[in-house]
Amino acid sequence: EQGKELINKPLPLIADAFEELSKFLLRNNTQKEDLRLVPFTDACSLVSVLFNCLGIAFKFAEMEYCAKVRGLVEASKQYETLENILDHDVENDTVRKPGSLSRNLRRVRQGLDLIRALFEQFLSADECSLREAASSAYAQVCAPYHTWAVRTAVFAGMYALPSREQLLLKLNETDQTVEKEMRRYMKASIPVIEYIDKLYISRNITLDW
Ligand code: 1PZ
Repeated sequence: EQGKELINKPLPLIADAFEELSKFLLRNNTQKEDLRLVPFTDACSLVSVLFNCLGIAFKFAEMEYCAKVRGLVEASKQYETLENILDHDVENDTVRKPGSLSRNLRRVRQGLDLIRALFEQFLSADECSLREAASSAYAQVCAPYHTWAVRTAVFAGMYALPSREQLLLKLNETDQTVEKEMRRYMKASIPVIEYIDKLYISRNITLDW
């Protein structure tokens, strides 16, 4: 679609993709059709273009996030749904095992929630710098599950984030247009995040990791 290419203007396409997922989940609430891996990983892959806007300091975060998504993309050749992944790891007692698909899914879910929290912080005050917004979102969503070394590196890297204005330029948005797109993602990502959490909770897996 013209004017909506992923690289030039990523937010509308990311919001569209998550709205599709959330519509599917809300529609299927009653019929109980499971979420398939392919549309899920397609949406998660789109998100990674946001790293282009953050600069070199977040190269490591990009590699981490993309590696986890890639694991799930690979898995989609063998497993059709997110449920199938959890069931496989429960059976093999590998849900929390480093590198397992259920662990990758948990990390990707934390990434999606991090972006949601970041957007929320970003919109909460006009004077809020990207560094303040990202620090607060990270402290809230991911830091509790990361090692001390990772947390320290991430908080140090925050000083290299672009300014609010630079970010808007890279996203090809203005103060007026960015709010609508961020709010669409914030709203649409919640049912997706909750759906993923339920996959674990319904199998008596805690979410404290
Ligand atoms: C626009 C968004 C700006 C956010 C800025 C904050 C970026 C946070 C950076 C997080 C760095 C994570 C570094 C490595 C973490 C690993 O220890 C964990 C655990 O891995 P495991 O032990 O299970 O193998 N890895 C992760 O949590 C995976 C991915 C986290 C990165 C999330 C990024 C979210 C996407 C942002 C999109 C721009």
